[in-house]
Amino acid sequence: MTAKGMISMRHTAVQCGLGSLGKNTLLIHPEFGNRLTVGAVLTDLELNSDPLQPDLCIPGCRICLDHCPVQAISGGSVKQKSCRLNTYGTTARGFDTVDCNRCRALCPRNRMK
Ligand code: B12
Repeated sequence: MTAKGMISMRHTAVQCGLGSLGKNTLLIHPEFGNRLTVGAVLTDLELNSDPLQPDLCIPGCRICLDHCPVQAISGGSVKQKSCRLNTYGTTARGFDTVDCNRCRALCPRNRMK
């Protein structure tokens, strides 16, 4: 139950200057907080990235670490199996559900401006 994207969008976004990673491992954008869904376009054009953003996670904050119902977050990575089993489900009628996003929703950086 461990997956890696062909590209880790959040690490890529950091290297592009879009934001920094929070302790919950999510991208924090200076304007939109952690609410961005990230997409990527692969190209062989030589493009300059924007300047790297400073660390936007709040020093000493432990909200995501302390409120994960399955203690899946260690501050730098996520125990994927624990998160998956807790988060993704199916309704009685067979529709996929996302049942937890506490590390995103409770983060004080879930909205910035
Ligand atoms: C697999 C996956 C998951 C897994 C693992 C999550 C994770 N943190 O990696 C699970 C099922 C747990 C998951 C859950 C969720 N996910 Co998800 N997931 C992905 C997916 C498909 C791949 C991520 C991946 O490859 N992880 C494995 C590796 C990269 O992570 P790692 O082991 O922590 O990496 C460490 C080292 O390997 C090293 N490293 C690895 N690569 C690199 C690269 C560089 C440059 C550097 C410096 C270091 C480095 O540093 C890391 C820290 O130690 C991405 C889409 C994508 N293609 O990126 C979405 C993605 C990360 N998910 C996303 C979201 C929204 C969620 C959820 C909030 C969904 C929900 N419940 O509502 C939760 C959040 C849980 C959490 N706190 O992470 C968004 C995040 C958006 C954002 N603002 O950051 C993404 C980017 C999807 C998208 N298109 O936007 N997800």
